[in-house]
Amino acid sequence: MILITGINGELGSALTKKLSQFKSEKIIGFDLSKPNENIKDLLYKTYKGDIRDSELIKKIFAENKIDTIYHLAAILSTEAEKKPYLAHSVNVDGFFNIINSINVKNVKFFFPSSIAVYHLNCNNKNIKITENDFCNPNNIYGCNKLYCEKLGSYFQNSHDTEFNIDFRSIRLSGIISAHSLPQGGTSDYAPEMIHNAIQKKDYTCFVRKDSCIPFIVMPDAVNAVIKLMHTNKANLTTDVYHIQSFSPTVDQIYEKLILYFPKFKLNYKVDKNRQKMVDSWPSQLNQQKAINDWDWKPEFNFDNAFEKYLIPKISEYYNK
Ligand code: AKB
Repeated sequence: MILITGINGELGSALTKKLSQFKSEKIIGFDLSKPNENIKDLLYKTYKGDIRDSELIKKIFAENKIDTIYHLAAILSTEAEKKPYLAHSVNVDGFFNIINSINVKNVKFFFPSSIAVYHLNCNNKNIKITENDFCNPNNIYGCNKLYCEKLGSYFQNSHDTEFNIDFRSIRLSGIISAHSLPQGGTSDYAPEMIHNAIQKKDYTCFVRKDSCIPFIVMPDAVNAVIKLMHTNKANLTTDVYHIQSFSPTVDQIYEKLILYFPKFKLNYKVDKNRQKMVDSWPSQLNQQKAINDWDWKPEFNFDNAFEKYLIPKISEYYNK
């Protein structure tokens, strides 16, 4: 039985849709509110509640034989900066509640970490970094993610615990989905800009035009998570990988959009806190570990992501 927390989030919904196609395992969904219409029929069971509620989390594990977990529930980086104490308790205590409720051996545990764990400055921003470089986050969300990665590895290797886990994590780049918009993140400017342009609306961007971080489109992110979870453990040389598809500047996204929507207007109102985070995140990732260990390869690059996925699917979504 699979448990997915944060089922109504962007990744939660997309992952539910994909995993439900396999039909071999039942999916239990958990979120603060009842499941969205587009996924509710794909779930075997749902629980509504707060990830910080340790009694409820224990009850979910006691009532179901959960052997695979995708723990996605979290507060994203911009929201986390506004409410750091809340972010810590949701992102870290919530993670711990799940770990602490596991009641069978060798549970497979997927944890989405983030490029927010990195902190570069303008002199090294363009280096293709490896997973071991610059792990010194300047934001609470990045700190929470990095610490949970460490907890995951600890409980995987600890001989003192009764139920050690099979922990796997990906530091995801900014995700761009055709079917949803993120909430409370800092990489949100790219999906927001694209969705607005397609709806023929102007957009005011909260970071400078030269800002540049790695992105990935949702189908590639979902495929990567599933691929990592299905790779033989013996092939994995680390618990935590990072991946990306393309690294456009804001201006390059704009240039691409006006090819399709010549009237699209992009304005700027820079938010200094969000800019500071984006400036500290890498532009390029060295993905050699993911390529070597589990044959990672994105289907979409910058050009075909727009041509074959974003423009047609987002247009279809708003014209429904
Ligand atoms: C955010 O902006 O908070 C997330 C992330 C990069 O992890 N999208």
